[in-house]
Amino acid sequence: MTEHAASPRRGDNPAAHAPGHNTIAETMTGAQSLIRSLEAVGADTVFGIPGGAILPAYDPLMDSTKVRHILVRHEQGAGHAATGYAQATGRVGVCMATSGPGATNLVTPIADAYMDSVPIVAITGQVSSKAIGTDAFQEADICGITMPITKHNFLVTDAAEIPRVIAEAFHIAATGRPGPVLVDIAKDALQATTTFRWPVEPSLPGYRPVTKPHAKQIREAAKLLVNSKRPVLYVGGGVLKAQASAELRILAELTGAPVVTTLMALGVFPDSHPQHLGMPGMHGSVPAVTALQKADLLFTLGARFDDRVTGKLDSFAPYAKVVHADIDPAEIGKNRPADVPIVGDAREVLADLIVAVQAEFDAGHEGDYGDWWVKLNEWKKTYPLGYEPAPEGELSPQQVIERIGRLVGPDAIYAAGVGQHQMWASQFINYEKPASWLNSGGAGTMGYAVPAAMGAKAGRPDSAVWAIDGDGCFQMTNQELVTCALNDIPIKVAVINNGSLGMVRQWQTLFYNQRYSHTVLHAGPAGTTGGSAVDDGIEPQRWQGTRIPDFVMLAEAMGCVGLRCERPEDLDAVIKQAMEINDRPVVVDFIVHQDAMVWPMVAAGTSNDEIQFARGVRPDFGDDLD
Ligand SMILES: Cc1ncc(C[n+]2csc(CCOP(=O)(O)OP(=O)(O)O)c2C)c(N)n1
Repeated sequence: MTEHAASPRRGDNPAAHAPGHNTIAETMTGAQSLIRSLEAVGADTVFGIPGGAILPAYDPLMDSTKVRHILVRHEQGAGHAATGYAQATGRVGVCMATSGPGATNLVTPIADAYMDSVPIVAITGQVSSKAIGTDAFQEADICGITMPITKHNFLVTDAAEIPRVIAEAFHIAATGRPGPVLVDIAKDALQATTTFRWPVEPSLPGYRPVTKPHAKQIREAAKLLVNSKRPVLYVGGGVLKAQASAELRILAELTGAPVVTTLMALGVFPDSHPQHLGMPGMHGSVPAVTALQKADLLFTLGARFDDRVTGKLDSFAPYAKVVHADIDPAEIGKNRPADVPIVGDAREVLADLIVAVQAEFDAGHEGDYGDWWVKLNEWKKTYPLGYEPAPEGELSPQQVIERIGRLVGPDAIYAAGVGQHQMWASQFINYEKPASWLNSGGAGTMGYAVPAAMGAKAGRPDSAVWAIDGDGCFQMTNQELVTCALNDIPIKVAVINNGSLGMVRQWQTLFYNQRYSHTVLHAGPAGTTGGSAVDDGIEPQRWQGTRIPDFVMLAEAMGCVGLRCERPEDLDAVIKQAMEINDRPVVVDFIVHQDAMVWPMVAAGTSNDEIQFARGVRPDFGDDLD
C-alpha cells in the first residue's frame, strides 16, 4: 500500500497521476482497463462484493498490486467504509458492487455521503447493454435511482469510455463541493476488447467550480467583521473538507471572534481553544446556541444553516447580518438570505479574509468585542456541558464516552452511530484535530459507525480508531467486524448499551407521555419483544440475564475480543484493556443506565430561544442584548 501514489486529494486532477505523463495505449479488456484506470487515479483501497455483472472486473482486480480490495459482508458496509476512508484521509473513497440488489444496497451510504458532501466513487456492474430495460436478471436502474443522491452518475456501455469516465468520476467527486459519483458499467463493456489510454483529457464542459472568492465580497465581509460588536464565526464541514483549519485558526486569533463548529466540523478548531463556544444546534452547548441567537453578525464559513442548527428558521439569529461563504452557490441564500455572499473554497476564502482583515486593522479599524466576551464568558461559566450522575452502582453513558475520550486521547479517530451516543460523543470527547470525528450528520444513518470506522482504519492504519455505537445501531451493521477480523483492521467498538433505541425513547419520554412504543430492544423471555406501553419497571428486570444478542459472544463469534463493563469502578481498566489489544478488533459492551437523556436540547420545530439546559431548565440570559 505504500509504494504507489495516494488517492487523489481534493482539487487534484486525477489524470495527472499517470506515471511520467507518458501516453499509454495498450490493448486489453474493459475490465482490465477499469482496474488500470483505478490504479492510475491512485485508488489504493476498494470495498466491495462481487456478483455476476461486476464479475469480469474482479478477475483482473485479483492481480492488482496497487489496489487492495476488501471483501465486505454487506454492500452498505462497503459504502460507509468508503465514506469513513474518505473522511479520515481526505482522499476519494471507493466501493464496488454488482447490479440489482448489490447496487441498491449501496443506496443508503450514497445518500449519506451526498448529505455530508463526502467524496466517494461507487462502481457498479450493470446487465449487458442489450439487456438494459428488459427487466433482466438482477437489473436495476441504479443511475435513475441515485440521480437525486449523487453529484453525478455515469452509465458506461462502451469499453473505450472507461478510463475517461473513471478520471472524470474521481475529479467530480473530489473537486468543488465534494460528493458521491456512481459509475455503472454494463457487463459487455467490461468483457469487450478495448484500448486503455492514459492519461485522458476529462471532458466536462460546464463543470468549473469557483474556488477563488470575489475580492470585493471579501473586503465587504472583512468590513462587517471589524464593525460588528457581536460576531460569531459559524464554521461548518466545508472548512474541514477544504483542509483549512490552520487558516481558520489564524483568522479567529487575528480577530478574537468567538467560534462555533457544527456537528460536521468538530475538530477543525480545537475544542480546548478559549475562543471555542462549542457546537450549535439541537443538542449544542448553551453558549454556542445563544451566541448565534444574540449575534449581530454570523460569519458563516462552509456551513449550510441546517434545520438542526437553526431550529425554527424565522426566529433564528434575529439580530444578525449574514456573511455566507460556500463552495456551492446553491447553498447561499437557500435557508437564510446573505448580506454578503461569497462563493469559493473555504481555504482560499479564509486566506483572502486574513489579508483583508489585516488591511482593515492597518487602516485603524479594529473590532471591539470586549462586552460580547463578557457575556460569552458568563454563559460558558454558567452553562457548561454536564450530566446527571447515574443511579448508584450503574454506569452513566456520558461518563463512559468521556473516559474513552480522555484515555484514548485526541490523536485517535472516533466514528459514531446515530442517536444519543452520537450526541454524547460530540459533546464529551475533545476534538483537537481535523478528521478525528466521523459521523453521519445530514442523513443520520444508523449503522454508520462500524463500517465507517473500518474504512478509516484501512485508510489510516497507524491511528487508533474507536466506533462509539448504540446497541440499536450496532445491530444494523456489526457484521463488518468479520471483515475487520479477517483483514487485519483492528478497530475498537464501544457499544453504549442502554437496551433501547435511546434517542427515540428520549422523545417518547418528553413528547409521548412516556409511552415506549417499540423502542425496547432487548428480547425478554416468552416473546416480550416489541411494544412496551409504559415503563412499568418490570421490563428492565426481565431483561437482566437475557441478553439477546449477547454482544460479547457475538464479538467472539466474529473473530473479535469481546469485553463487558457494567460497573463504574471497572470503567478505566476495561477501556485500557481494550486499548492494549491491537491484533484483533475489540468490542466492549458497556451496560449503561437507560434513562439518561441528551441535554441541552432545543425541541424540534421550536426556536433556539427555547433551549433547555436540562429538563425543564431554561437558561436566564436577562434581556440586555435583545
Ligand atoms: C437507518 C435508521 N433507522 C431509524 C432511525 C431513527 N433513529 C434515530 S436514533 C434511533 C435510535 C438509536 O438507538 P441506539 O443505536 O441504541 O442509540 P441510542 O440512541 O440508544 O444511543 C433511531 C431508531 C435512523 N436514524 N436511521
